[in-house]
Amino acid sequence: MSERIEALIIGAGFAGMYLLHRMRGLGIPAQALEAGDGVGGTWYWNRYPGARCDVESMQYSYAFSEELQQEWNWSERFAGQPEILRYANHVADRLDLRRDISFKTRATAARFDEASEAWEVETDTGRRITARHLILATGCLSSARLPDIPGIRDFAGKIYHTGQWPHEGVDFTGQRVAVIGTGSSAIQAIPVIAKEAARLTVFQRTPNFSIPSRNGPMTAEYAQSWKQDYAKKRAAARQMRTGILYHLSQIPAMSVSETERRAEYEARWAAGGTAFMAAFSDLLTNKEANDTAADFVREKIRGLVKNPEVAEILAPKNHPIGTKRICVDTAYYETFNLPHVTLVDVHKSPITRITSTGVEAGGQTHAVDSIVFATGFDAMTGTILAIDIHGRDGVSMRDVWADGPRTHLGLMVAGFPNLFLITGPGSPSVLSNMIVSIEQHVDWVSDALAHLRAQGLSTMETTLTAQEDWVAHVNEVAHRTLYPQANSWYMGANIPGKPQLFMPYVGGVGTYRKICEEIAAKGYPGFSFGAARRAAAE
Ligand code: N01
Repeated sequence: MSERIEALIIGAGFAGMYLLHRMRGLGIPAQALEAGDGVGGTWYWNRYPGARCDVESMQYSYAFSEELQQEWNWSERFAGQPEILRYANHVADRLDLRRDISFKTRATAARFDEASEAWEVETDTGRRITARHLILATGCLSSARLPDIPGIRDFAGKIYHTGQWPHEGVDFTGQRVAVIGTGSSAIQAIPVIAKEAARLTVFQRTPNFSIPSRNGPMTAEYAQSWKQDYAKKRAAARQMRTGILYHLSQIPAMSVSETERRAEYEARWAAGGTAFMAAFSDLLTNKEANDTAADFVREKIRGLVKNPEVAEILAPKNHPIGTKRICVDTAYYETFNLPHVTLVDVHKSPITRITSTGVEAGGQTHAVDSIVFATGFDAMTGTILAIDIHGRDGVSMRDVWADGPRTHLGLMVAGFPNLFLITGPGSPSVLSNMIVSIEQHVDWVSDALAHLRAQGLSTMETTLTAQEDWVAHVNEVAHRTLYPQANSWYMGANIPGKPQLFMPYVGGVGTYRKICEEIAAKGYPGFSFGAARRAAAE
């Protein structure tokens, strides 16, 4: 027997929680399904040592409620995972969200029924739910990926993935530990694991650029400088390229002298954080400009790492800086100066297999007690396609996206009526402050549902033409930048066999918001609507 609900939300991370709140405000009966046994999404799963947000705490929080943003106090400039998860739980309590969330319940399939104009959703608990609207708040980095290295099952020690970390934590004291991968997660975890482990061996295939975070305790003055002016600051952040308020230079890098450029890089390096990439206006569009920033960071790495051979392996040379997600760290490079930390260049000597005792690379077995896979995610599409979704005429989302994701605005897919994506491919999503982009999408979808109600309409879907135009625009804008030059997860390059195309929209949060707002204001051109059949029959 199928339960009925008007709006079914998949996921109770920051997107799912805000959606529930908005649906209640609109009087739309809604429920959320959540695979975990708590709220928080990415911050629920990614409990690895050192996990921390690289957007400043004062900006990485909901802006929709003045009470919430005034009453919560952050303890650090960049909040760690436990504190962000506490914040998510605080919001869930404060807004009494849990009563409409089914935890430990994963959506496995969804089929659009043309006759009833509703989605029939199946779950791994056997529950079946019929919903007029299906909203995928499934996150962009929620399908953790173990690489296909032979022998993983033979390993006699413990295996961990940073994206599915045990809730009780892991004590590495006295252990020989391997970390495979050197992306954002590894770069945060490695210095913390190194403090506990007896030996740490890091297996790096591709080095990444990392900027020091300069994290520290939150000061009352800094917190107050935001709180006294939150509305204005949040409004300004929404117009920024990344949805983060920081000084974005309008000056091209090559228009100033080398001395001035260096001074700017030094100042940003000293200040810490991702704002380094905003030092000049063209770092992501002009290779010559980008090279100056990349050279600067490579020089810093060579200065921080005492062994010149190790420094050279850590200094990225195969992609422009920023075209893979820039990392932010606390003493990452310095960790390689510790006598018990070893770097293995698996680009030169690939990992051939995992044996019962360790990791085999370049003909040598590195004996370890535990292996930490910091090997990332099937990003942006993995979690959506893990649900067997069928739209009009039984068409499968997996087939429609066989050559890569196609969406209109990252919000809807042609042929899938009343199915909305939050921060889907084709929207700024992972290139932005996720909470800013989540709030914008949730508000847009909520307004769309309010429009349907007000107009007595039952279905909304994007037209194929509007979708294809948007896909072309997303591609065109991406190719005006240096981003496609990197084999990044933005391109799907980390998953063998995944179609390679640039998935997020690089046009910027402010520009994108304006496009979405204009579409809504003009009555949703590019979308088609169906009149409520029941209403028509009555
Ligand atoms: O994953 P990744 P992540 N053999 O895909 C390597 C966000 N995030 O979890 O580049 C050897 O970036 C792989 O090597 P290569 C953020 O958006 C944010 O670290 O494919 N190595 C790479 O080094 C981030 O970008 C925060 O050659 C293998 C690593 O594993 C995103 O999450 C913190 C391999 C994977 O790096 C994902 O980051 C953490 C193999 N077979 C994460 N397979 C903050 O807010 C993969 N690798 C700070």
